[in-house]
Amino acid sequence: MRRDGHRPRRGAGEPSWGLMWLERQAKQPSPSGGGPEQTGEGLVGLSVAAALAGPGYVLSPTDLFSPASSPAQSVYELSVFVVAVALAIFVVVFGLLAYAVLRFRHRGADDGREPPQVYGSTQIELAWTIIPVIIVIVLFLSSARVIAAVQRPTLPEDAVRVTVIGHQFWWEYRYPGLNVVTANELHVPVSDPAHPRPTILTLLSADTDHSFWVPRLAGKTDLIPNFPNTMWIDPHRTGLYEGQCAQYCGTQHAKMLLRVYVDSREEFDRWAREQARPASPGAAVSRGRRLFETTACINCHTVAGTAANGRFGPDLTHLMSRETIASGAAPNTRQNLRLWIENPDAIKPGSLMPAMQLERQELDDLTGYLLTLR
Ligand code: HEC
Ligand SMILES: [Cu+2]
Repeated sequence: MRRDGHRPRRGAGEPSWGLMWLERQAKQPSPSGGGPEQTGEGLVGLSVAAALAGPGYVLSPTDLFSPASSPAQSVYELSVFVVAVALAIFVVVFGLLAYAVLRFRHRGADDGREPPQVYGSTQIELAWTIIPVIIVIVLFLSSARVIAAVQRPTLPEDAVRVTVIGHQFWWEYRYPGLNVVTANELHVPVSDPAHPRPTILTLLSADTDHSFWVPRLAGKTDLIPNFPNTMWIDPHRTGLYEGQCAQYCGTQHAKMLLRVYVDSREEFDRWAREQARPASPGAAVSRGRRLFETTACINCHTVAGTAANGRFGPDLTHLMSRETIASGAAPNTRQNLRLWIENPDAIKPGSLMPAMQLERQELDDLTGYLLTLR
């Protein structure tokens, strides 16, 4: 059950989003290859296997123990170091304790007198003062070093810059240098150590606090209204990395999933070129298009090159280039799109898009139009 960052793209026979993984996981036998008698210890077995196998062994798309980008890697290494130090202290202290308990336990031959009382040993006092001080200093310095590396990196000039705006309950991504605006599915180029091309994210919020957390790429950073934060990632391998809004932001916080597609350089450049184009819907769907442009849809959604320039909801210019809708809540299929515009609550209860009470025919026409937004 080895997995790496690569997950099947659309057309590989199944939609790839977080919950599917859990379902698949439930159906598969445990990685040790054991028979039915082993299923009871499945979870324990999994975490032990993860601990033993180390990075590269990905159990879940959000596995903390499988960093794939420098900030995540340095946080991971620091935590392993801190745990190792704590473990060493634990072993020494409990070793001494066990020794004392066994060696000096009550014996039948004891004469019942109080044992000799020892006071003041300068050597021992010094040892148990100085050693902990050294340990604390080492932990402090190594944390400070990682914090500096994560927060104040020296990044190349040609780093990709993305403005991430958290909304209840979806993500807006703007690439100012590339003239691209998209939603929910972030694309970044791979950054192989020989030719680093990191991505710098400026985090903003349109409403309340959110938190950007893709565990394999970096630690969490909050998106706070009127307080821009920044973070950076430099994913070393292509593939899909998943995450989750990590700050409770309202009813549909749980369906505010993060999907980061790490593309090869060429793939990323092609993607950015295509995203920068305005929409070019065919004439065959003019009824759906007219409906879209004469309905409240355009107050909330942008379709570049048309009258629609709303910013309350996701940019729909290249809607069909995305694998999921509603921030990873459902695969982007005709049925789901139709269901979504008929009644968003059916997919995401509490979402801030209203059900517009449209007729059957109108729903079909609108869906037909949306399907042309490639
Ligand atoms: C009041 C504002 C508003 C109106 C009006 C509105 N929407 Fe939305 N729409 C939203 C919001 C907000 C979302 C994001 C919901 C979420 O994911 O939580 C959204 C999401 C969507 C999505 C999913 C986009 C994605 O990539 O996830 C589609 C498709 C969509 N709307 C189509 C329409 C159509 C078609 C209409 C007109 C019939 C319409 N919307 C009217 C606010 C609106
Ligand atoms: Cu959120």
